[in-house]
Parts: sequence; structure tokens; C-alpha cells
Amino acid sequence: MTEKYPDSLKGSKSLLAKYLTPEMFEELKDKKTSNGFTLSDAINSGVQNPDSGIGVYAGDEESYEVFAPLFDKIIEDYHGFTKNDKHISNLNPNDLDALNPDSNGEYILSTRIRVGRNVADIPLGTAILKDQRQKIEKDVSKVLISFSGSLAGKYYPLNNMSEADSQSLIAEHFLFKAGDRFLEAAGLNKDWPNARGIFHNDDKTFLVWINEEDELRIISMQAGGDIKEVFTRLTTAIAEIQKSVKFAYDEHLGFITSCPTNLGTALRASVHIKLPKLGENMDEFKSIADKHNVQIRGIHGEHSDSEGGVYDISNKRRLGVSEVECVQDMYDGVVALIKREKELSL
Ligand code: ADP
Ligand code: DAR
Repeated sequence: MTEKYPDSLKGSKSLLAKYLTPEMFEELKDKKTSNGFTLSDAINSGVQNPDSGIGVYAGDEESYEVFAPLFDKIIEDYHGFTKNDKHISNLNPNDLDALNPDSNGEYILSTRIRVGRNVADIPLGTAILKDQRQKIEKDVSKVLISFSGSLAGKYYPLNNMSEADSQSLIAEHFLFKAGDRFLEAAGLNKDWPNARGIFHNDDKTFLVWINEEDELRIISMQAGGDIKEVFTRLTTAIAEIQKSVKFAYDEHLGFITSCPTNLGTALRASVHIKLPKLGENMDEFKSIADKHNVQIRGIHGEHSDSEGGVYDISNKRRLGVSEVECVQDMYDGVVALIKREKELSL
């Protein structure tokens, strides 16, 4: 248990440092959830990594209540979402207005849409016990390998995966990297790689990560820019899994995740897109991105760089908007970025 206010926060620009005042620290430092998750556990990632953007993780659904003075401020700052707001969910692809914005394939290399999910009534990855994590792997992989048709596929435990196969799947953007220092300090890499793995269908267009940052990451992805087809496959897969797995959900916070940035829809819709001209005009690039609530990232996951003028463009909003609105945000941002890229190329 951390007895005194962490010195490392004094120089940090994280939301944790912004909102955890010494007074709030005194108020919360002796509190813990019924799973024994403490304030020290929740803030360790941001304390060990002062360069965090957020710096805090929940250990269970209860954390969002027990440490509400801190989480509520961070959630309001990041999502613009207050205690009185209610999350709305809409997973109906018919409500998405997204004709392929790049049917000639000049710009969009690939599209990926993922949601995070955690199993109801047990701790999140940050506080889960080894046997609970193993039960998730056993139960969820059993559901997935029972699928037929276009969702049919195989489960590959990381335990039995060769380093070469693991690196190849990571290089092809199908598999998660071993947890970074932020996840490490949050306790999300405990017992790694035990009970971690990846399911994918035969075409590698439907994938499920088990026990990475969230207990499930349900992913639909394919080459090109048919965003609506990717979303339709994702919603079909979520509905199938939900028939057998109860997800942690709260009417205020939506789908419960370990990182507060993923609450709500827990959805990130992204394209890998060639925008070399905008890449030479980053101020304009960022201005268009901000206007459309999209974020610019590198192509090998969080904290990575763009390569060869290819960028990962994805929705920024996840809570207080529906899944359809998240994907619409990304789509509308991509349309605007392609329009500007074409103008700069004349
Ligand atoms: P998440 O949103 O699940 O946190 P990351 O951004 O960490 O995903 O990326 C995980 C992997 O998915 C990385 O290898 C990344 O390159 C890949 N990825 C993300 N978006 C796309 C995309 N649109 N096309 C292909 N691969 C993608
Ligand atoms: N790196 C951590 C997490 C930020 C959000 N990304 C997640 N959850 N993968 C930070 O606090 O910056």
C-alpha cells in the first residue's frame, strides 16, 4: 500500500496526475474493492510510467464506484461524459451510412474494427486470479471453436506457439505484442503467456484475442475500405459470442473495461491508409482529424510510428456515443482526409 502521495506524479502530464490531488489521495488510499484491489494497484501504471496519457486502470467493475472521485474526473475529461449521462449501444450495421470511400483501393490498405469485452462477475485482467484467467481461456475458446460457416476457425494458445509463429502473426497485424510497460505496471501481464491466445477464422477476417488488455478483444478486419462489411461481420460475431458469454455491462458506463479510455462501446474502428501528402502537412492533418473526432496513430499498435506515409486512423470517442456513431466518426474522418489528400496531390 502506498502510504504517501507518489513523487513521480508531480512531473507527470497524465490525467491521473491532473486529478489525483493529495487530498483525494488521502481520501482514497485505504479503500479497496471486494477483490482486494487498492488505489495503489489502480494508479501503479501511471506512477511507474509518468509519461502515461491516462495512468490508471480498474481492477473490477466495483473499482469505478470505490474510486469514483478519481475515475469520474478522468472519464469526464477524456470522454466528456458526466455521472448523470447514460451510455447508449447500437450494433445495427443497417444504421451505418458508409459506402466504400475508396472503391479503387488507392488509399485504404485495410480496415479493422474491434471491441473489448470482459466476463461479467469476475475481476478484470488487472486483478484476476490465475485460475479465473485459465477458466476464461477454456470457456471462451470452447465457444469459439464451436462456430461454423464464415466464423469457423481455430484457437492458438500463446503457450504452445513458436516464437516464429508469434512474430509472424504480429507482423501481419493479427496478434498482440507482449504487454508493454504500461500494461506490465497495471498487472495485465501476470503469468504471461499462460492462458493467453488468439482465435481466428480460416480467412483471418474474424479474430478474438483472449486475456490481453481485456479478457476478450473481438476483431473483424480485412484488406481494403469496405468498412460496412467489416462492421457487419463484427456485429454478427459479437451476437454469436454473447449467446454463451455474459459480458460485464453497466447502464451508465456501458461495457466495462480495465482502461477507462475503452469504456462504453469499447470500440476502435481503424483504417491503415496512405496519406503521404497530409503527412507532410501535419498541422492540417491534425486539424482535420480533430474536427472529425479521429486520432492519428502508427501502424504497429499503440505508441508505434507511421511507416511509408501509411497511418492508422481511428475513432476517438467510445463512451456516450453508440457503436454505429463510433464507426461513422471514423468513416466521416476518412472521407474528409481522402478528399484533402486528393487536393494536395493535384
Ligand atoms: P487495439 O485497438 O486492439 O488496441 P492496436 O492499435 O494495439 O489495437 O493494434 C493491434 C494490432 O492491430 C497491431 O498489430 C496493429 O498494427 C493492428 N491494426 C490496427 N488497426 C489495423 C488496421 N486498420 N489494419 C490492419 N491492422 C491493424
Ligand atoms: N498507455 C496507457 C493507456 C492509454 C490508453 N490505451 C490503452 N488502454 N491501451 C496510458 O495511460 O497512456
